[in-house]
Amino acid sequence: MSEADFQLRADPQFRADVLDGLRGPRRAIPARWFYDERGSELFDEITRLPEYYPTRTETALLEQCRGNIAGHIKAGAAVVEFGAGSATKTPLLLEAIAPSAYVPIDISGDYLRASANFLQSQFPSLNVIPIEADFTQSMALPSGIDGAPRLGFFPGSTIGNFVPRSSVNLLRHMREILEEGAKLLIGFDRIKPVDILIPAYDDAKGVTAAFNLNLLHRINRELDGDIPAGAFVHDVRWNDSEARIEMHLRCIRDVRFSVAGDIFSMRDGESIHTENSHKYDLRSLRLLLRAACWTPLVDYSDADNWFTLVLAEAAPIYAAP
Ligand code: AVJ
Repeated sequence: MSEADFQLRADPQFRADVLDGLRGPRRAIPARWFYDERGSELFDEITRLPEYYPTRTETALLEQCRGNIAGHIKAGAAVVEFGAGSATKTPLLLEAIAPSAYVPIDISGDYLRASANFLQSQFPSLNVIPIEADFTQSMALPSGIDGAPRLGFFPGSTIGNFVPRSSVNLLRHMREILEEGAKLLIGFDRIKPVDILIPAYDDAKGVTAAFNLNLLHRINRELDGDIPAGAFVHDVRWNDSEARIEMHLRCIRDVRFSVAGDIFSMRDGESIHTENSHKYDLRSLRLLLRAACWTPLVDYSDADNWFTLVLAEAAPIYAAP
């Protein structure tokens, strides 16, 4: 492939994040770049692994509490999902709420359209309005849902990918998009024993390792890189003071490689930080919501307290200190 070809194909934000992220000494690449086509397939496989409890736990929880959730939602609501809908969780919610419209927002147009088509086929009379946008940036909701009560939906503990400062920014931003009086149904993964947490991110079949290493293959492919993926291993750590699982790609020998024409070198034992997955207790997740002007109304947890769904309301901003 010629230089011009890869320049055309590469997402400029991906290129900037990778080049900035690889310039040491604390190398880090945002987790959102895991999800190319192969990465999305691998993530799908992760959600079905015996060790990966979050998807299974949240889905069962939603199934159980959705009737109660529906009791808090006004008739004719518009459900706004941050991220393309999941083929299992989203139908569970839509069935219970019977909303007037469903608005999934995602940056990946192909994935968004496929998921919107699937949901439209499941709910033929529902007004499905997919929006291809980056919901971390400013954006407007479609006029088709003007006047409808809004319910934001942010499942999967995706919020856990963000450090506290960014997660508060994101939650505040969602509040701005949805506006005062809106509700938000959001999933949080809970703090639990490390011997449960680590295997969930370091499974016996090596699917999560492949998911992590796929980032290097994506860089090589899309940014004309020559990173020797064989010199890196999947490394999972529990960071107790930050209450998060971290994934890293650790070098097992000294390496030199180039990406988009830039040269990088890493020493044996150095690593690239590729993901944070924060875990919460009830108090910390409520504080996070309140910090972003969301008032927690009800929360639902499974019997083991492994996962929590919170229904929150966009509170008016009072001048209280
Ligand atoms: C999609 C961010 C919720 O943190 O558990 C799964 C991603 N990474 N295995 C998570 C993930 C490795 C997942 N989230």
